[in-house]
Amino acid sequence: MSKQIICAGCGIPIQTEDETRPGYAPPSALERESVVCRRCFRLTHYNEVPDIAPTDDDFIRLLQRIGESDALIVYLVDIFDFNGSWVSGLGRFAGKNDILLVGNKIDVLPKSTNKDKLKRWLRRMANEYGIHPVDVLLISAEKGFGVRELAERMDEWRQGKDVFVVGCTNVGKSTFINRLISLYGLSNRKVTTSAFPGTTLNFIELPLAGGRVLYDTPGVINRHQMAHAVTYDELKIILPKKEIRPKVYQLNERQTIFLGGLARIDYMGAGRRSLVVYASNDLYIHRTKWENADALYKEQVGKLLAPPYHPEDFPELVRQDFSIDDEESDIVFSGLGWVSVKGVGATVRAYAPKGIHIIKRPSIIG
Ligand SMILES: Nc1nc2c(ncn2[C@@H]2O[C@H](COP(=O)(O)OP(=O)(O)OP(=O)(O)O)[C@@H](O)[C@H]2O)c(=O)[nH]1
Ligand SMILES: [Mg+2]
Repeated sequence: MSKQIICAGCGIPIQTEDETRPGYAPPSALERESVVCRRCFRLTHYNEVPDIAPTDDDFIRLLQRIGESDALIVYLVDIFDFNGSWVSGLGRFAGKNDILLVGNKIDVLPKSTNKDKLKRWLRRMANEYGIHPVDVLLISAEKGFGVRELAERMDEWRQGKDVFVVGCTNVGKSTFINRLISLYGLSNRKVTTSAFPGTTLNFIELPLAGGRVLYDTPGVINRHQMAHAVTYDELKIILPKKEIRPKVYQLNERQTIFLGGLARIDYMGAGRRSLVVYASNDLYIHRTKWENADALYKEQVGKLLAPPYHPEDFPELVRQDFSIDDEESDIVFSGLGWVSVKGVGATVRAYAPKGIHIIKRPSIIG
């Protein structure tokens, strides 16, 4: 039997028989030096939305394989959606392996963000989730910030072992891997990346010094992230592409802020205070009186309050109430952004599409 060919873009085994199944490539593609499946070809050249996504079984396999390995784990989180991109259960599966925690997409945070403070915040949150990383780093895989330093730390911490790059879908694992490919000439071909969650379908092996292996891995799917409630066109609006400009609102009691038509926050009181919205600059933010908010939403969702562009197919907004007892807290809409609320004693009501998480956390940018 001839050796199984693996797609250089997403890691799936290549087959040439069934166009409807994962890994299909036309027979002519096999003549190339490095073979990619049709899905990767289309994702890369036409930005087409893939019809094949990794399954939960893929992650169980992945986590088991990591648990059984003696390797360094480079764990990427999306700094724009820290809580939403957290992989629950990773600590348990990591076993004795060292974890290097990496906050990616640092380019979307305001430039004034204090990086040392942010790293301490990351470490504190990681500890609360039960993970004790050996090191915490911030990078922008897209822009290349901090990548070289991370590569050096990886080399120190791996102590001659293999490296797994893991994390939730869309945190930028493959974008980071491509940076390493360029930096060290690990391959003559880039792996596939896309704005759509679930791009990488299987382990992709790249050679490291000492005969060791660097693995790109399929991301864990967190269904409570906004990316799973929206269409590809909507996703392009809500994913910040550059530095977020925070929007500051001085609110009186009983005022409402809409984040497009995707989420909503009602400031109920007490007193006058500032709320700061951190979301993609392309997302329309609308402020109104609380008394008018329900009627406005009913009338304007999909129009003024958009995305969603097709409200008839969009889940209803579900409410969750919070009281702020810290100096400054963030109300996070997983994958859409967050609203920071200053001052003890505030009461807010937050709304997100059914199934999408809303959480309260200590402010990420204080
Ligand atoms: N702003 C910004 N976007 C990034 C960064 N790194 C990756 N992205 C974007 O995030 C999206 C996902 O990137 P991928 O590298 O495909 O993510 P992944 O973790 O490999 O995703 P899966 O293969 O689905 O698990 C793409 O749209 C990237 O352009 C970054 O540093 N900054
Ligand atoms: Mg990937």
